[in-house]
Amino acid sequence: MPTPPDPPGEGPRGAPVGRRVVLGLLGLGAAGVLGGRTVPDALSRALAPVQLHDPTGLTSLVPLGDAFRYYSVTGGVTPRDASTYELAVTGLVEHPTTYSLADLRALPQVDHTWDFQCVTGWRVPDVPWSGVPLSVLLDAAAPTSEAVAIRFRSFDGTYTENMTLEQARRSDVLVALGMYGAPVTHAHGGPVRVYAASLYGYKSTKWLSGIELTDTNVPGYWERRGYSLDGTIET
Ligand SMILES: Nc1nc2c(c(=O)[nH]1)N[C@H]1C(S)=C(S)[C@@H](COP(=O)(O)O)O[C@H]1N2
Ligand SMILES: [Mo]
Repeated sequence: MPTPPDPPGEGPRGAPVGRRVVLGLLGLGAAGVLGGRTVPDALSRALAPVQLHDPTGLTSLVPLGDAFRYYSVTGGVTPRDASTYELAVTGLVEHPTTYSLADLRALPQVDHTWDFQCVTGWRVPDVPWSGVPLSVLLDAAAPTSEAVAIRFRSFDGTYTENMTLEQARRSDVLVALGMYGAPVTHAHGGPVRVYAASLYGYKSTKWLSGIELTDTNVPGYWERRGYSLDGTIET
């Protein structure tokens, strides 16, 4: 199997190690990996430093297959749960709103199975996602006529992303609460992350904390480092 190219920019701090590699290194074997794609939250958390810094250098030696790579542009991210999580919808809206996790869970959820694709080349087919269509939150907030784009923020304190309002209203953009039939794990950006099926993975902000309506499409973290402002997956 070909080795994915080094991520241009996701490498230096984010050099990802596949779950299989990490579990192998910890002597945990591959059974849990092959049996399902999810890793218990506590384990993911424990593994995060290993994944972030890739002290093994094995990333380039081991085929990673169809697995997710865990990315974070920051070091450890303090987990949030139902008692600490908040999502603020702000900016150019008639009705700024703050949602708790319970608020988001109480909204009608949609389920879709869609691929996940990183701009660096790896791709995970057929991921079952669940969550609230972003358009539902946008409708509730009622963007003003000046609003043309969105700025997403993460509670990692660093990551931002952007999307046009038109992109954000598409039915394949979710405020995702679930993956693989379980709550989105901390490692995957839970309790709440963005998922946008037609856009590269970098548009899918993990640890989502803010949705700000803006009058320009402000480049996010990776857009400022050279990734496409638009982010549409090229097939
Ligand atoms: N907060 C935050 N969100 C993020 C990133 C990140 O580093 N920090 N990386 C992005 C990139 S480049 C990809 S490919 C996906 C990876 O998601 P995963 O870690 O669940 O595999 O998250 C995206 N969202
Ligand atoms: Mo990515």
